[in-house]
This record gives sequence, structure tokens and C-alpha cells, in this order.
Amino acid sequence: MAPAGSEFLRAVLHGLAQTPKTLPCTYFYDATGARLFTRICRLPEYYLTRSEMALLQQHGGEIARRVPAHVGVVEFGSGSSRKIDLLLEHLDRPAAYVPVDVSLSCLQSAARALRRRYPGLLIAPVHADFTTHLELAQQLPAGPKLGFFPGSTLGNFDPADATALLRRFATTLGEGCQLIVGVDTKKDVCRLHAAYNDAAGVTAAFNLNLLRRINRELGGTFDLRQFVHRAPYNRAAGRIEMHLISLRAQTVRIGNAQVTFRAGESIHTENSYKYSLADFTAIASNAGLAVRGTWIDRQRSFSVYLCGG
Ligand code: AVI
Repeated sequence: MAPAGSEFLRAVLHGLAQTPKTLPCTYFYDATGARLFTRICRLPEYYLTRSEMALLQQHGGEIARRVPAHVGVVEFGSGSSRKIDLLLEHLDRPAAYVPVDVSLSCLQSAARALRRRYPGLLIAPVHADFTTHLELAQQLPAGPKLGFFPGSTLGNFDPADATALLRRFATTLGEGCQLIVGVDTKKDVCRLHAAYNDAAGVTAAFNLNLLRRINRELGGTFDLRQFVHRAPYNRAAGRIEMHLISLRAQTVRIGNAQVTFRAGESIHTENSYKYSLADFTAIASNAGLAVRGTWIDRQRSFSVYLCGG
């Protein structure tokens, strides 16, 4: 069980003391959460991963032609590094690939596979949380830098935090850097709703797994049958919201603390912002970046942007 002063425990108790109650989405990704997220990415309703891969497959060459030779590539939150191939194969003699991720096992297996595929390329994994300040001078050879931030992970940050994050990436990469960002688009609400309320219930399991993790790691007593997953689209804010709704009035213990829930009360667990070209351009520009290239598929399902300082 986590020590009483652990960061996870503090974050959980802080979130559940708010009105309305919240839990941070960064804690979704324990081993089970990561496996469930991989299943989400393969769901027929979850178009994000497929649409982004298709965009990169179709336009990877064109995107790579806008990037100088010998670039050092940094992927923020690289996970299994599945998407970077679609750029690496087109880049002109890249100098290095630096995947940054909190999962050491993901980093190690991705690095092994990439070293086999690109024997001449320097692969320098960094085990870190990409939201923190990163110094990569040791990993990156001198020369141009390219950041890669796919998957619409930017959408999981509120716009002010998203701006700060992009600014931090630009600082890490340095003067004259470029940054490729994948973000989900605003679209038909039914399609958005289906993607986060899938028929097989995988997203519900992913959301509820946060309570299971609290039970296991923090000595929580959540009864998972007494909470249900809801993911409505908040049109005014332009985001899908994930919630866990308490089915009855109940009290839950977490370590030494007690948290009470009213029947119907929500724990807000995640936001997933959807961005139009204008929305994203404004966020990039507030971060000191200009949009230099935009790729959107014909159904306008997903967008990939190339930004520059
Ligand atoms: C990681 N992130 C971009 C996903 C999203 O779509 O916001 C997380 C997710 N939540 C529910 N389904 C997928």
C-alpha cells in the first residue's frame, strides 16, 4: 500500500474534497489501465488512433519534407512508440530519437524494437513525466530539434495548461524547434459520444479501474458496482467529460480518511477537449508557436499540426 504521504494519496484526497469531486486522469495508467487503453484504441467507435495513423501514413512523407536533415526527435509520452515509425521512415538522416515516458517497461521494449529497425539511429530513452520540466541536452546532439506529441493527449489538459505544456516543450527543444501535435477535432456529437461510451464497455472499465487502483494502492473501499461511467459532451466547453456517478448515498474509506457521496453525485475524472483549427491556432500562438502545416482527413475526424517557433 502507498505510504500515507504519497503523491497519489494526496492527489486523490485533494480531488475528492473538491466540489464537484474530481480525480486526476494521469492515474488511469497502471498496468491494467494501460492494457484497457490499448483496447480502447482498437474499438470500432474510437476513431482517434486509426484516423491519426491514417493521416501519418498518408502524409508522413510530406510532413517530413518540412523538417530539416539531421533532426533530433523527442516524443513526449511515447508509450509503445507505434506512431513515430511513420515519421522516422521519411526523415532525412535523423540524428536521434528520444522517447520520453513514465513507463520504464514501455520505453525499454520500444527502444529494443526501434534499435533493430534503425540500427544507425541513436535511440536515447528518457524515463520521466513529460509534464515536468525536462533538460535533454545530454540526450540530444547539437542541431535542429523536432517534438512529437500525438494521440490528442493535449486534449486531456485544460486550455491554459495545454498552452503552458506546449510552451514548456518549446523551451525543452530550444530556439528554432518544430513540433508535430495530433489533436481531435470538434464533430458530430453522436460520434464523439459513441467513442467514449463504447458498446463493449471498455471505456467504462477504464474509468472504473481508477477506483480499483485506489482500493489496491491506497487501501480504499470503493464498491465498483455502486458507481457507473458517464461521458457526456459539454458543448459550451468543447470537451467530452468522463464521470463516475455514485448510484446511492455511500461512504468510502481511503486509508484513514472517509469520503461521503450523495446518490447521483459525480466524480469528474477526465476532460478530452476537441479543437477546431482556430482553437488550436490560438493555443499554439499563446505558447509562442505558429502553425506552419495542417493535415485533416476528409471526414474531419482528426488533425495533425506542424508548429514552429
Ligand atoms: C489519452 N487520451 C488522448 C484519451 C482521450 O481520448 O482523451 C484518453 C481516453 N479516455 C477515454 N478514452 C480514451
